[in-house]
Amino acid sequence: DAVDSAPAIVVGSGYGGAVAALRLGQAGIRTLVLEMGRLWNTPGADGKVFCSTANPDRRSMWFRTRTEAPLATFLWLDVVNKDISPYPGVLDRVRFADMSVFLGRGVGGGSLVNGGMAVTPLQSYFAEQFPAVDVTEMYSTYFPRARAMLGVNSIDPAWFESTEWYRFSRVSRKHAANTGLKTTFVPNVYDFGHMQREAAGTATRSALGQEVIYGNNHGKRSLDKTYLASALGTGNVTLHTMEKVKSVSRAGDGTWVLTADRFDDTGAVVETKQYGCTYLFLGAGSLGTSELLVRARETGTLPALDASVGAGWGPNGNVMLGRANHLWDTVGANQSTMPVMGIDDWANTANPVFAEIAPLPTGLEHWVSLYLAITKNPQRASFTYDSATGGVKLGWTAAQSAVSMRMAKKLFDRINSANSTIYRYDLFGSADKVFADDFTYHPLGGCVLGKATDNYGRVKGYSKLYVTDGSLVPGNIGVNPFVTITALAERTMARVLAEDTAP
Ligand code: FAE
Repeated sequence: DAVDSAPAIVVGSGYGGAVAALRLGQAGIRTLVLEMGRLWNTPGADGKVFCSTANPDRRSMWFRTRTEAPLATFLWLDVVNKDISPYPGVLDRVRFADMSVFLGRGVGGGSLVNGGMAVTPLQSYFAEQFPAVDVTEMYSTYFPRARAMLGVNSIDPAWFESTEWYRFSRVSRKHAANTGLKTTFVPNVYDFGHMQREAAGTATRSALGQEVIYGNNHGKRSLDKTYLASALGTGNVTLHTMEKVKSVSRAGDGTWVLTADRFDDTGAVVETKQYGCTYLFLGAGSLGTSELLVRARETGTLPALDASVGAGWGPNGNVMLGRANHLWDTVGANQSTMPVMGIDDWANTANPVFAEIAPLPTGLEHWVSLYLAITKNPQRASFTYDSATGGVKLGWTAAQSAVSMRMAKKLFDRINSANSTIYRYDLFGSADKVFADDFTYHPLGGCVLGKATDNYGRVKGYSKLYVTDGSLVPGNIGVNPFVTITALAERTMARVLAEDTAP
């Protein structure tokens, strides 16, 4: 096979990959980005790039015959999921034994499908999770840099108070206040100016048109519009899509050798390619990067990788749940898909929880208050190599999820008690499933900073090999994670470009 080579290769185009690509390109280093998903820029027959949650088609999910949305049912009816034809759609759900992980697939990774909540973690908890990182520098330099580059903005509080589209948030805020709990506004990368124009009828509806987990056609500043657009604009960055990196090894001269499968829209492999580079940046996400490195260590292509590669994984304590409101407490038929508020009980050391007030936009009044709780679950798990499949297994157990569930339940039992309300029993597939603790939106860890890497994401055991994505975060960060991932990647790139790549 012909070897295509570049000074630097970046695997994956989510937050970690996008930051690496931009900073390499700006430094004048010719860089190739390899992404297994599609470039989402071409409208389908309906004139839209992405489909909506209300009417999913093949664009919704990664090679499925039926959608697998986080909410399995509604009023016990299987109305949420729809049959689709297999296609490299934008949302994937990777199922391990006791935990499934939602992921974005495409140029922009998770930024294509996520809720856009751009939260900077509490400084004290960041310091607890990253004891060797200079927090003053993080909070004065890298967090502000990440927020500026990502296009973070905040909802106009006056509009928030008056618009029907955030009634669901105001109702949950009132119930939190009745419980003596604090709520806080959360910034977002969705353009709130665009959202207000959607409400006024002068812009095409996206956040107000039930678009989110299968992509937003308007308004969202996903990475393809921010970091990646700037990266390509340097003229030094090239992007290959629909190419999945399978293996990483080191040539005799110390350069990196990668193999990647290029496949078509049916999933058939049309070509297996070889790539070479001097500097290799892994931004394939917690699952992708952990899998590549565990496989490399266990199959002997990179035997010097540290024993902690694959360890330190957690789901950020995620638990989804719904509460049933009183008939007079309507949440509104019209709901924006972009969350802007959270219940912040993290300071409660007996039971720290940050719960995002999540929308459930169906176009009908349903009296549901939905939440994605982030709990301070200390449990961690490891990825192990599965020689039968060539993939990895994740050791996370149902008992470990139950730790998150109990923490979420403690908080929401208080809220229900203060408001004389109950849980919703019809959302997650069976009447005894009130808390969805078996999936996560926030996979974190597997190549933890300072354990599997040095304090800057340089992988232990090898030089010129770096990790820049969510696998660096030790299983929990207490808030939605992409601002943290982006800021850590900025910190890594500043250090690496100053120290490692100078001629
Ligand atoms: P990620 O964004 O997953 O990017 C990895 C990329 O690498 C993907 O594009 C993959 O297709 C690609 N890839 C993987 N393996 C390979 C391979 N072998 N070869 C080539 N390419 C590969 O990683 N976070 C927030 O902060 N706020 C939110 O509101 C929020 N909402 C979310 C809602 C949903 C539905 C989901 C799924 C996630 C949400 N998240 C949210 C989480 C956030 O999107 C996630 O933490 C980041 O995307 C992780 O960034 P990474 O760079 O680690």
